[in-house]
Amino acid sequence: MKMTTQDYIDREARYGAHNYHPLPVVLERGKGIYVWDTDGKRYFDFLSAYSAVNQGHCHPKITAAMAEQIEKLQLTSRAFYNNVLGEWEEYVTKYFGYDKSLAMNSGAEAVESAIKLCRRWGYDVKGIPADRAKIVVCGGNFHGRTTTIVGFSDDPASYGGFGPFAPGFVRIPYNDPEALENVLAADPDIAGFLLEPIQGEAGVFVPDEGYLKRCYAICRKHNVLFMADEVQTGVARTGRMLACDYEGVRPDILILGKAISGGAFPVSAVLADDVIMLTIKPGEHGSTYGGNPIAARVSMAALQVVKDENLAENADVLGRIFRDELGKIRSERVELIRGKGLLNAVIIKPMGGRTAWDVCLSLRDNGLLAKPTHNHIIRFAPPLVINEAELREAIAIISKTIEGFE
Ligand code: IF1
Repeated sequence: MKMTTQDYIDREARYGAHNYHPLPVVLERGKGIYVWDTDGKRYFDFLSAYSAVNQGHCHPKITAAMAEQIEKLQLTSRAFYNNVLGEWEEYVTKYFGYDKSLAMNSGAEAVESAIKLCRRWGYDVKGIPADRAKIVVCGGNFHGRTTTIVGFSDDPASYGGFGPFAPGFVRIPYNDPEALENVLAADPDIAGFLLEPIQGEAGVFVPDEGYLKRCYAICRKHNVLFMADEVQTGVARTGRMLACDYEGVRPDILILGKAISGGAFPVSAVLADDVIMLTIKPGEHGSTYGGNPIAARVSMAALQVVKDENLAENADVLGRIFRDELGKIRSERVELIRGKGLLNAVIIKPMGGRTAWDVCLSLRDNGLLAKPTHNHIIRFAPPLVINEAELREAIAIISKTIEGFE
């Protein structure tokens, strides 16, 4: 007998950990900007797996690269060389303009790797006394789910009940360069400043223009590493290859994940110059799957698609149309539209006990998938391969849905 949507949901509830509360839709197929549920209904995907699927679902070039490699060699570990990793390392370092790259798997692992690199640089190069290095982070941050990372989050849903946590982090308000200046001026043991150029989980919070540039200058002045977590904002999502490109800032440590593999395979990366990257020596860091040949092939194909299909420019142009058009929605429920490129959020005023979650259910019924954060924010992030006609069709669905909530 054919399983119903509810059957799939019940099975997960019965056998899976309850660490998520997904929107009730069960997907079984994806192509480009669309996904299909188990009943064959088609949806616009306006989440793109949290910006991992920038190149669109099942991109033929990425799929082909993966299929070819998967038949040949899948995993060697880093105990031996494989013939693809070096090609990827050369490709990504030239692509983003750094001396060296470090391949990991998840975004959180890349952030952890950056933290280790930063501390090691702090001791070996900056000369911070042993075990005293600190890293400055921002209020409202989201950098992943490891114990160290959730330990410096200020969101109780992330850290609550998971302590004790690693010391060595100082949290300052986001979008406040003065707070950064004050803390760096007062403490010579600070090795780095870690931030998202646009805060994702905080609801696509875009800092004031000039913030990144000012922070970078403050870090320079105090000999502190500027570390950008571009796991979500990177790889063309915000209308530039990196969100930091908007302000001409080149992070000392660049953290990438998600879309560097186009959603086909978990791949993450840390990029830095030799003076930082070479502070970690053989045997001091690693990962069984990190830098495996499938990951390397998939990631090169995914990054090439971003260039070949001009996805950054497309995100820039269509992002403006998206914000302009959503600004025209005639509804008191829409409080604010913000974002850059095709990373946008609408702040919804909860009315009559109905929240962003209810709007997302209604969007689903109307053929578009998006996910709420924080009760009153809906993030809209379609695959960057979307064209203007398709975007306008999706905008019509969003407008009609929100206006229907009056
Ligand atoms: C989940 C949010 C998005 C990230 C940044 C590192 C990571 C992420 C800036 C870790 C991950 C995710 C993970 C996902 C929800 C999600 C998310 F809502 F929490 F904020 F995308 F918007 N740095 N972001 O955004 O990467 O280890 O997951 O590969 O379900 O936790 P990861």
